[in-house]
Amino acid sequence: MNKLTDCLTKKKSSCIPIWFMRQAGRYLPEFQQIRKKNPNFINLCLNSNLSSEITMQPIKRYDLDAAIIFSDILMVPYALKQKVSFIKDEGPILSSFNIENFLETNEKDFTNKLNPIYDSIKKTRKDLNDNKSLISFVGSPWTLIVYMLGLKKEKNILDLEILNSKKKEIKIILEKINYFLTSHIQNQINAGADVVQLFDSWAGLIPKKDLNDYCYKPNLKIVNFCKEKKIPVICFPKGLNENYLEFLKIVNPDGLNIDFNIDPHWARKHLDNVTIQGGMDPKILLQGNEKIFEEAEKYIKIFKGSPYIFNLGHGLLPQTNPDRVKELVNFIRNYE
Ligand code: 1CP
Repeated sequence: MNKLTDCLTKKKSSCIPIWFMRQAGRYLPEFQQIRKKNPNFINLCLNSNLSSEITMQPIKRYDLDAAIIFSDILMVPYALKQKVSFIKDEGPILSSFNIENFLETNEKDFTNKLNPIYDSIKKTRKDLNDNKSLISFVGSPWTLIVYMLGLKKEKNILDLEILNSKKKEIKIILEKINYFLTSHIQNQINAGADVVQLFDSWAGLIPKKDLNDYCYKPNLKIVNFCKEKKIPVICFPKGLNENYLEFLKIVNPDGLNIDFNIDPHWARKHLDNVTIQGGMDPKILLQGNEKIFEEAEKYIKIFKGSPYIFNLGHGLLPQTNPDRVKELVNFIRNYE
């Protein structure tokens, strides 16, 4: 029995699988120890032994129902020959996009650069109990394009001038990137992953008139690929607000991760025939147990009787105390 895949594909609602976005990494002291000795983040993601060890850290601590491979959505631009670096407290910096380099990349070069990730998945699958899932992921095309073309002017604001001046590049990237993303998904599945999560973290920045071209269609293409290959797929189109409904109607994935701005009552009523994942605001975990349990109970009660995966409305924050996460997991497991 596998709780996560049963909940996604058989729509089982009798038990609640638990995992957290960003469960491996920044808030865990055992990760920080490894990170300190490995200043180059890309190289850390390409170190199969260490990335597998980091993937297993939250499983060892909390006995979660799924591990998510320790990697990053920006490994794809890296494999498409863009320089990617991570500056502490500033986030990722990418060298300017070079269309020739992009168009020149073939599948073999791409796969060769990402091979250590597949080795890490193989290793992790061996260390993980059979009843637990191993989640692979990719960034959705739009969210990758935001980084590849530098479309933001501040952390959460799109630069519309740049967006309008880059329409041609966006079209070219959208036409070709699907080929690489589906290849990366297939390689991760071949290595032993059994679920895919698509992160469209910046979907909420897309102007309404472009939602179809930049969000729905590109996610649908990848979801259809996963369905053809019988790989359960969860989408996270963060920030879409009421357009979550249109997203679901068009894209129709097995699972839909709601963000913390979505009213869970609204989701329960309107987002039908899909496994719902997440929703609780990760900031709640910075408060005391009473508040944390109250919020968790709210989500569990609202989604009772329908397939629901416990997770958050975005990733665990760096300042989260791992003990709170442990207590939350115990609370959900002991509920009822
Ligand atoms: O300096 C450090 O130690 C690096 C911090 C870090 C970590 C631990 C980054 C940089 N990425 C990661 C790992 C990571 N990223 C994982 C595996 C860990 C896990 O979830 O267990 C995953 C799934 C991601 C996915 C990811 N990377 C997303 C999608 C999810 C989300 O949070 O919206 C995005 C947008 C990124 C880009 C990224 N990677 C790292 C940073 C600082 C950022 C930028 C985030 C931003 O622009 O706000």
